Amino acid sequence: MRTQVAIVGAGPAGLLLQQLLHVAGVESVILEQRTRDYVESRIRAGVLEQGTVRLLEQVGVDARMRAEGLVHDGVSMAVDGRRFRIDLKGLTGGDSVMVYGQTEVTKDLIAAAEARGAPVIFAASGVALGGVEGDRPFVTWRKDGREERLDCDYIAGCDGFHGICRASIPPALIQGYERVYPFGWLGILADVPPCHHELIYATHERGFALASMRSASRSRYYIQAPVDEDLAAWPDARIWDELALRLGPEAAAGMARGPSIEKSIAPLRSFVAEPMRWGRLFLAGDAAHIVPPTGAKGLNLAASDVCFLSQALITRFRDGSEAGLDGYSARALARVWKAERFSWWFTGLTHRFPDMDGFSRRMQTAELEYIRGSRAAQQAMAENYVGLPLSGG
Ligand code: FAS
Ligand code: PHB
Repeated sequence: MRTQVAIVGAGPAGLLLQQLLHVAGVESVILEQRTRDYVESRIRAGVLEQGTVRLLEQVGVDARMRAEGLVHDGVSMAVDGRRFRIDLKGLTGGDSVMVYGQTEVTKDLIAAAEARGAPVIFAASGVALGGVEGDRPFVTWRKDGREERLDCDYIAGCDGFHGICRASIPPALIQGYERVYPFGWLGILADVPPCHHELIYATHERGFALASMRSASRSRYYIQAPVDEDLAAWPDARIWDELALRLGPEAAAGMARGPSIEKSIAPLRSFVAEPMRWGRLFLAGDAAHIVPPTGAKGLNLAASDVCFLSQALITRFRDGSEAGLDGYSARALARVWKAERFSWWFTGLTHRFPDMDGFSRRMQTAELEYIRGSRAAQQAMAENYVGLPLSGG
């Protein structure tokens, strides 16, 4: 088998990259280790930046998002129960965010691949890379008891944090930068109306909480919890009680309770690998970097990476120029690090750290109260939250 670009991973990065290449006439094949059902059932991100929305429009995969997604012009913060709103639209000259689950984005992109005959090979096990440092790279895998091989011109490593692509790069050629947080997020999904029409990020003596949503009838909530916590210690009633305390009385009054249809704990880390390239292999999305979900940047960084990578690959196949490919890592990392900073800052500002002393807690409170009262501080937050421009780096 042969194609121009072999893509490892059918998450948002791989699927969006395939569509961006497809609409420009560049062929690709995606190799995904999991089944389609598994990929389409994962519950993850919920907020799309304007740039991500525009990319989905660019590849014609925005119809259901437009019909079912929720445009949010603002977001609220609650500090020990006292709430204030950040006017995203007013503070950014008109930008907002789209609340539309990553699960739905994934389903829409897979449906587009199927409709356009763009190959996605699911249940591909033992994916391995070859020839990456030469000019004839290839990927091998096993499926239905057969060994398979795909020859290509370039490989896009879109296989997430635990994938094989970054791990295939010789350690001497790549450098990781990491911060692991001493807590996780316990998330629940419930078919109850959200407690508020916009998201609420809450910081409280007891810890962080987030009230989000997937639709007017489906809520997504998170509370900061020990990362090694046993989910059995968190029956629904305890989670609802904790959310009511941390989100504050206004939210608690509007909070509909119901059975969780999904419950999980995710660890939090900041991580960046440099460079995002090795020979003919280019990393994109979680394969290259991870952010704590506080800033809602993970999925959106995957989108900006593949925006830059698709532009570089399309130029290469159209004009023969490798300038875009040579500049990809630096261009992507320039935007990645800014999102890493915002996510790290927002996490440090709103979470309770075990080793936090009284002074640190008062610094948090002082900064939160400064943001409550400062248009300039809120504007800085708003422009990061809606997403920094895709144009530059
Ligand atoms: P993904 O991890 O989504 O996709 C990688 C794909 O590669 C997967 O389908 C995987 O099966 C496949 N793969 C892995 N190894 C492979 C191999 N060896 N061979 C073939 N395929 C392989 N972000 C937010 O913004 N907000 C959130 O609330 C949020 N919550 C999250 C919760 C969890 C539990 C996790 C893990 C992540 C969360 N994220 C969140 C971040 C998440 O949304 C990612 O940023 C986003 O999925 C990145 O997309 P990809 O880079 O495509 O990676
Ligand atoms: C979500 O709805 O899953 C979500 C929203 C905002 C975040 C993180 C997660 O910052």
